[in-house]
Amino acid sequence: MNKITIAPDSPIMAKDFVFGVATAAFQIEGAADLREPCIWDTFCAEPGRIKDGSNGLEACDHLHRWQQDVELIAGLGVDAYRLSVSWGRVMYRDGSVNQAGLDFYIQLLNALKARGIKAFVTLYHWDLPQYLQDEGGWLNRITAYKFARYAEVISQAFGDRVYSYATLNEPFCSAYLGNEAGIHAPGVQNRQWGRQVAHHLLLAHGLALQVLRKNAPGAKNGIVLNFSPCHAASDSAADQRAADMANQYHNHWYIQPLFEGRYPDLLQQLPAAESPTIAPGDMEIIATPLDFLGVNYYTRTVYRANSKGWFSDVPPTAPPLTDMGWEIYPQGLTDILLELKQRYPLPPIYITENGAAFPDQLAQGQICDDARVAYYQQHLQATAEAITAGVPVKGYFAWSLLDNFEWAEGYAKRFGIVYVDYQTQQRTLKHSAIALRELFASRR
Ligand code: IFM
Repeated sequence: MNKITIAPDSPIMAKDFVFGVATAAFQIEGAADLREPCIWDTFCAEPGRIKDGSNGLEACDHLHRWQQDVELIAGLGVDAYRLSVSWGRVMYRDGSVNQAGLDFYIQLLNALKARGIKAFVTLYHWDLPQYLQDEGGWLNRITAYKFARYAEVISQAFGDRVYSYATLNEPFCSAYLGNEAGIHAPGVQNRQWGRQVAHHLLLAHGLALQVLRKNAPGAKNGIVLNFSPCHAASDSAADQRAADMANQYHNHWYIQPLFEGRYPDLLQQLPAAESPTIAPGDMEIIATPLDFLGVNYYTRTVYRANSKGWFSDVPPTAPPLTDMGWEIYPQGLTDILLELKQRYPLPPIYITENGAAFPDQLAQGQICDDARVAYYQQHLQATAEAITAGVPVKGYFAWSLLDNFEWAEGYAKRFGIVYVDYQTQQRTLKHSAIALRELFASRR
């Protein structure tokens, strides 16, 4: 069985470096009958949206199996567990609280605390209640204020059980994939909407962060963003410019407002009809100081100039690729961390997601996912290199604890370090889980 080998004096082997595993509510919880429907339920019910025609109604049935899953997490020897809360499980359409839903999370947090596992809670991981989408969703500015109210309810109810709150997970995906490219829920293809949704999400983040500061001053409060270094397909000036535009549009659009209170210069190049409406004071709220920044990293992206004066991505074809078709490019993790350090006054950083899907096979009770073990080895090394170069990375979370509902890809793509048999809901540690467990246990 392959191991993950990291030098004992590596900065990630220090005792105070936080190792964890991550999941998200819609991807694992199931028990859809015990919550309000969300935009992903609606999206899944639309023919052709999800590759395997599946949905999140049962998922990993975590809501009924959470005790067993907490034992699984504890057995890995992690320091932390990153989870998200389903908004529609804790708040009804009329704004009242679903106490049973809240109690589920409180019990889960209590169990984590009892085992000394730090809880990293994300308030929004894409599952907007459908009742809010019916009123315009993130296109409606009011949703940002409703999100702040939701943050109020959660932070009051959870008390000191939470080590860290993230307001949003990957607003790029909610805005761009969901409302501009239309490949995620709610499936809208409209650039103006995408830009406006991005702005309202960031506003929601700033408003909620202020609530968290007030109600959970002892917690580390921040946001989780995804980054993919943007490379040019060629040395041509046009392609170089395309890669720079993509970098502004996909990466810096979400981080620059947080640190500088303004959008990238590319905003000036958007036609007025495609630019977001920004109310006075919004940018100051968005720039509320962070206690930490979560960085999610999977791969790099290559761009070329297109005939519209814009950029198009060039999908990778040469190996090594993951089952998602994403290039395995560990250097990109070091590079993006160094780019962020050079441009912004960074707070502590956590790698809040990193991992890979591979076509795992369960054979004789084992999953020999050597490619995933190698992926973790390379990306942990890349994280250590960034720390050595001065980036304040304080922790690393493997995505994901369990195989789960991979959004528009359904259940066909397996990101877990633990294999899930969806017929029986049986969990089996993959070799990558065993390799990570041994790494965690070997720390100084
Ligand atoms: O599964 C997702 C997760 O929900 C958000 N970040 C990327 C992962 C892999 O696509």
